[in-house]
Amino acid sequence: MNKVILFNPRSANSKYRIPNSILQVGASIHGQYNYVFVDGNMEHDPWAKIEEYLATGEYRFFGTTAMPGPQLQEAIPFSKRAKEKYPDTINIWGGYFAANQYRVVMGAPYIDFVINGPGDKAFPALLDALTNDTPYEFIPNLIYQSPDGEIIQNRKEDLLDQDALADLPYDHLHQFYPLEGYLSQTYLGERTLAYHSSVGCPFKCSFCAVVPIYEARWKGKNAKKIYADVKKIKTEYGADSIEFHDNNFFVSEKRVAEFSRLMIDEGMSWWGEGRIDTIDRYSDETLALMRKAGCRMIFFGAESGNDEILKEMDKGGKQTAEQIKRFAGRMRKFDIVPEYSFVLGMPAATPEKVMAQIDSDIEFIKEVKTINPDTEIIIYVYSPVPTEGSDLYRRITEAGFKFPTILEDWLSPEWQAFDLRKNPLTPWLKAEMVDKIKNFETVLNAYYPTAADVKLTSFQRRTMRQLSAWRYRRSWYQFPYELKVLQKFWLRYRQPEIEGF
Ligand code: B12
Ligand code: SF4
Repeated sequence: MNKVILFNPRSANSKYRIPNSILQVGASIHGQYNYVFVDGNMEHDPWAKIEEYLATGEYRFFGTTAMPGPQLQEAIPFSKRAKEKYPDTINIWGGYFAANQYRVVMGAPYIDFVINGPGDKAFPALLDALTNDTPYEFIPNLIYQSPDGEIIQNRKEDLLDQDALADLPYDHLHQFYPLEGYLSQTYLGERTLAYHSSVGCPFKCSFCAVVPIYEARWKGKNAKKIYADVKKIKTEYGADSIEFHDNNFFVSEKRVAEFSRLMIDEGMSWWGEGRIDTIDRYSDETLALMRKAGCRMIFFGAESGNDEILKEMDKGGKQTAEQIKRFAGRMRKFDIVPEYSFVLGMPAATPEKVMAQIDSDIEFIKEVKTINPDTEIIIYVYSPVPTEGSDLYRRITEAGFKFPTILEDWLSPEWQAFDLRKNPLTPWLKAEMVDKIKNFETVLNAYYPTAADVKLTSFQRRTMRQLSAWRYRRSWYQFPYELKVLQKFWLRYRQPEIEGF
């Protein structure tokens, strides 16, 4: 009766990644509890699979991981149905959505517990308490409801030593879903492994969902441990490249350099997310070593070319517009592609100021492209994340922004679009502002077709560039329908929100 289902709701339409969240939660109970994985990405009808398990009467714990966006489309109705049809089921949610929006999650009558941040100790401790009928009220990282309906958020525990965690149960996952099915073609290689080597981030950017959970803390596995895992998946399952899914893979230069030395003869390309100001402090030797060891591209939150906005975002106070440009040039010397993401449409005192900020960021992006044309640009329209207590949060709330107060409301098309940063629902952004951002993106993507689309032919690249040249040079972005049509058929721009990175 005490068996566990670990469910990863559908998050992508293709190129499914290893479901690292439930894999790591599985590691925490491996050998102690009998558990199964259900991956919504891999199942045609995941509810049928879940019900098959629940109907045996052996499964009491239903653990669901939830990010904002498409995962909620399965997470919410399946948790609800599980409780309605099998009332003894205990629904436990974890992941970024559950932790950041815990009030609305716990407010749903069918959710019993939320794990707030790392579940490596909290999850087995909760299962032990529920199994042995002992108190769970003091388990760190746990959120629960008291008998009188109050939502209690327990204290957070210190980040655990990542090297002391149990090994990831890849072979167990393989029994449910062949691991080869998770190694898909990307810009980096034919069979790319998704790996998560650290938790948290030492910074406190005011718009970031990592901050409320990790509170500027970071801990990573050591280089040898990462290398051993990579080597296992390479040897046993054929991985030829790696995507590091860490929030900030590059916090420690020493760790990155050591990992690079270990990787030098492996012939694997890799990618990760980092900060411009951190990696700008790396020595030339480390950057050259990284490239030699396979580091092909790094994702950076460049965010804006406006120093005032960068300050407001609390990027740690060290990243400047000047540095963003200079660093793009430095990366070029080492043949590592900087992938810069920008967030346009931040709030300002007047609509004219919002528009002026958008215009100046567009000009800035063009400057970066002139300095290093290989720079990959990803543009987001600003969607607020509530880092309670931050000045930015106060301002967006004052400007009339409100999150849903009922869990099911997150299923509405408007909030789905919000999650995918397609429709920001922010009162200060007018339609013409969003149009300008989107149209610029279309022209930019045509003038500089992404190198990450491995299927794009040189004829297609040339045609899009020629067609868009007059618009790009004259800053004329309105109604770029001719480019939209071509892009619809030809361009597979990297869309992290639906396909991965
Ligand atoms: C991989 C990934 C994806 C992949 C998912 C691939 C897959 N496997 O299905 C893809 C590319 C599809 C994706 C998409 C999106 N993602 Co995403 N994604 C990530 C990423 C990089 C890694 C997640 C991961 O595997 N972590 C590794 C595991 C081990 O860590 P973890 O999830 O935190 O799990 C621990 C705890 O949270 C907890 N836990 C987690 N789940 C559960 C479940 C149970 C039962 C328990 C007990 C505990 C528990 O215990 C775990 C072990 O300690 C994270 C950032 C990050 N570094 O974590 C962003 C992140 C989760 N994504 C985010 C977002 C916003 C999105 C998108 C909505 C939008 C977008 N533009 O990116 C989309 C839409 C989601 C969708 N389609 O459903 C945000 C969430 C922000 C927020 N507001 O909450 C994050 C934090 C990135 C960021 N910094 O902005 N994403
Ligand atoms: S550096 Fe990146 S992960 Fe870290 S707080 Fe800022 S945005 Fe979030």
